[in-house]
Amino acid sequence: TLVIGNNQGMGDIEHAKIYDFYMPERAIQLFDGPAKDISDMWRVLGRPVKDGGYIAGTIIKPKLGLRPEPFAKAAYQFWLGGDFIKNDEPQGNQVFAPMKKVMPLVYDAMKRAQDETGQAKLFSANITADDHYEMCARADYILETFGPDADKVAFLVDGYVGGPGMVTTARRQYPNQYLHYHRAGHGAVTSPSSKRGYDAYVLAKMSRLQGASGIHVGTMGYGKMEGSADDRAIAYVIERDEYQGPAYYQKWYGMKPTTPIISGGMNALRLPGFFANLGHGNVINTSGGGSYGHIDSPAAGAISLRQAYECWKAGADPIAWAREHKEFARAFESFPGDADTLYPGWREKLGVHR
Ligand code: CAP
Ligand code: MG
Repeated sequence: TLVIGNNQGMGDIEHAKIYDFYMPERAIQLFDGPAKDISDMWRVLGRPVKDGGYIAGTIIKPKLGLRPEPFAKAAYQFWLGGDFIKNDEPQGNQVFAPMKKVMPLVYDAMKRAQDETGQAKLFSANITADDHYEMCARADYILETFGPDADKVAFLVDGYVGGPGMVTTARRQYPNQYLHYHRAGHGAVTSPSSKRGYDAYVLAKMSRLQGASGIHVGTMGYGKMEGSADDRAIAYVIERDEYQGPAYYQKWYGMKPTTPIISGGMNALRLPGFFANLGHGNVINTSGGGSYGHIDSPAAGAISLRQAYECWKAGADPIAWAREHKEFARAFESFPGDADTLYPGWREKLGVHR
């Protein structure tokens, strides 16, 4: 309240932006921290709870306008190849897609995809509402709808429109759900071009205190959002138990980690470089256009993402990998602009002459 409000608004302050803050041990103890973390998602997916690896996700696109049936169809098509789907920020409860109609259809799609693939699927439902009673009513309805599969549901709360109080309310009311913090508001508040307020590193630290299980941390210059390679610091400070930030050495004293969620203009071609920069793949990545924009199908898009992760893990050359992995190869043709930039000469090397 004080540091981002009153102080930064003083008449003699031209620009003041918080780039780090320090929490002593006793202050850490006063906050909730996350109830669930990425290890819970790995467990549901049947993976090791330590270093369970990359979670391939998407965001249903187009972000506005889909009615309930095409929405659920889009979910089903992605789940045939991928793990995790989130609502987009405007997809909560719209007149053309009321939540009460959408959710049963999405659950039906989840069950069908699970039957078909033999794998667990995850859904992050946007429960952001105009007041927290309404948010909880939506959350309750969703848990009831997904019934025995409610552990596969995360709750997405918009931490800008809803605010920290909404995030902490969700944390306390639904400690069994993974809490997905959507940082809508990045453009206005935390972006590098904004001259006041606080940056994404500070927001990420605050979100861990508030109890977010995961938060968007941008794409470190590899996607469409502003950012640079050094933004890995934002991921490190929320996933580790201690970290040297730009100003302070922060210890978390065992507070659960917050997952870095990588989102915004990502696709399979951009991922190998992204992982090389971050140094690990224990993240949730949501690629909306990167999945639905794949020329073969959303499932192929999802598979191409996983193949990109495996390419990086194997330390392989992406072009050589593409020769042996069809969906990854077809990502080159799906996103030719990116392919030209990142892998010059790819057409000749892959024998694509269209
Ligand atoms: C991405 C996205 C996400 C942004 C949020 C969008 O879609 O759904 O909300 O990533 O930004 O609406 O732009 P694409 P951030 O995958 O199709 O780009 O993660 O930086 O908060
Ligand atoms: Mg979005």
